[in-house]
Amino acid sequence: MREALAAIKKTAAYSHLLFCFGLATLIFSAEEPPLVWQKLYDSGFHDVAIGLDSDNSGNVYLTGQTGNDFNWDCLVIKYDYLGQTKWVKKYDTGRNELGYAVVADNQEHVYIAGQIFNGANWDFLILKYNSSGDLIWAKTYDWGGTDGAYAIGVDNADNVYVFGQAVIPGLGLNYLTLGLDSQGNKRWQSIYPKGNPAFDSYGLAIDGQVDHGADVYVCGYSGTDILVIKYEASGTKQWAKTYDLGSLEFAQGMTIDSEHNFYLTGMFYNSAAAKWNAFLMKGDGNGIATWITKVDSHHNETGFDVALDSKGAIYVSGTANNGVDDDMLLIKFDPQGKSLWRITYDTGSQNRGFGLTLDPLFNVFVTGYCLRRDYDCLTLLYKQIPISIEKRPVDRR
Ligand SMILES: [Ca+2]
Ligand SMILES: [Ca+2]
Ligand SMILES: [Ca+2]
Ligand SMILES: [Ca+2]
Repeated sequence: MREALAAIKKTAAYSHLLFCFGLATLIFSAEEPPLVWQKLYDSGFHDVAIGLDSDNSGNVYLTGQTGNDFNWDCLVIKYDYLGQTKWVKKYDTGRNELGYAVVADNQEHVYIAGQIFNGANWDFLILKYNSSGDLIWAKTYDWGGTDGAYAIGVDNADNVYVFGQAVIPGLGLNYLTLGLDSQGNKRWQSIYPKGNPAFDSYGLAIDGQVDHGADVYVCGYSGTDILVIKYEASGTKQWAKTYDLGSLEFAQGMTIDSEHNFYLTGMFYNSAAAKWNAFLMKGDGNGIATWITKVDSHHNETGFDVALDSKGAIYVSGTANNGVDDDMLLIKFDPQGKSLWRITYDTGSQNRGFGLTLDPLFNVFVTGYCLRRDYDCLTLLYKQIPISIEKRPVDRR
């Protein structure tokens, strides 16, 4: 997110802070998974990982941003399940390019949503790579003002869906959902008023288990409430609904289960604690809220991404403040939204947790960044206790 870049600029002066690994804190005692590996990426400049996804072979893909104030590039890294680097790609046209979200398909193709500066303003940037890391196509879309693509999904017919914001002439700032064909060409676009422009809040999930091909869910906020919009793959809007937790809320990450329910995470303003805290919400395919869990904390916490395992357990990644600085946060919930365990990962400096994905064995991967000499990407693998895999949920964000 852009807040990551803002954080870099704010705190880059603290580059001499000491660094050490392994201070994972286990707050709930039952069934926390062991940390198997942690992987750093440092180009020598700032490196921030935001989006994360995995494929059916257990490879993991991250995207984010690498560079400095003179030249940012869109970063894409592929790791295998052992944490070995398969390839690293920087997309650089000589201007600034930023990656925010990634999705992989069953052919190990990988799609990136981000932003590119055109010399006058920012545009949507959408990239497709093959399994070897060769760029298949790159597309930009420009509505004339500040435009950015922050979430992405792909359906079983290789159609690509992107969610972001665009400044539309005559209409101002809007959420913009884009349906693309397998070559990245525009099939349809749909706008929805974004309201307050101050906050970045974007999620997208594909339900591929419907008769008409796919449904596309996007989430964000509207006014002071959570916003969810459901489209068919053709671009026909089925519904748009808002949900109120009683204060100001933003949805940041989304996934769908095999029964067409959606799961959202994000943050809400906890007025009793005067802090931002994380929430988790379940809704059905008609947009009816099933339950909402608020994760109250006396420190600031945010939920950023969400994923499911075959037992219906729900995992949320994000960032938790420890009273001194921020740590990566991972929480597991049961299918009713009850918290089972919670892990924070602290390198002793500033950390942020963003993307989350589960591999075919439901091992849990979280990515984000840590501060050492400068900012570096940090990806963690927590090994799942073996469970049946006959019913893998749809998780194609
Ligand atoms: Ca670095
Ligand atoms: Ca660049
Ligand atoms: Ca633009
Ligand atoms: Ca920390």
